[in-house]
Amino acid sequence: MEKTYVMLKPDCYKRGLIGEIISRIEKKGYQITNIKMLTLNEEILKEHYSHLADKPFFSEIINFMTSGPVVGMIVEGESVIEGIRILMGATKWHDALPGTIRGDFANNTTENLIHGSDSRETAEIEIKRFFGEF
Ligand code: IDP
Ligand code: MG
Repeated sequence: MEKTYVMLKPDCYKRGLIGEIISRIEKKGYQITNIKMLTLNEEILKEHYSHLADKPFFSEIINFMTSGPVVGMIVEGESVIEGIRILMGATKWHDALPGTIRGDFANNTTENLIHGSDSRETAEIEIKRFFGEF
């Protein structure tokens, strides 16, 4: 079984969408094998978003992601990395199709509700980063 790291962002908490999004993940047939609520510090976020460090919106992402609690999860299932990315929808809110989480609920690219690992390599790194073991 493949594993991925999923994180529900602070807008999810503020808007009361945690249950809705967890429900979509479960209904798709994936298993949540670990889950916790946490407040992230700048240090871990700079590491997590290091691929975007030179973008003009980097500080906006850090401010947003430290603005409230997140829910971190390990999710397991067949081809779950790609499957979660499909459930999430495109990164840019205007490219995210209706029926996807971002397409249905996001009207902003920074505040786009959900993170999911984009490859097996990043899934392992991110699960270790947020849960300490793989
Ligand atoms: P992903 O979350 O779909 O994997 P990444 O490119 O890894 O997309 O970007 C990480 C996060 O940075 C996005 O989810 C979003 O919150 C934010 N972000 C990415 N691109 C932009 C942008 O063009 N403007 C504002 N925020 C962005
Ligand atoms: Mg990404």
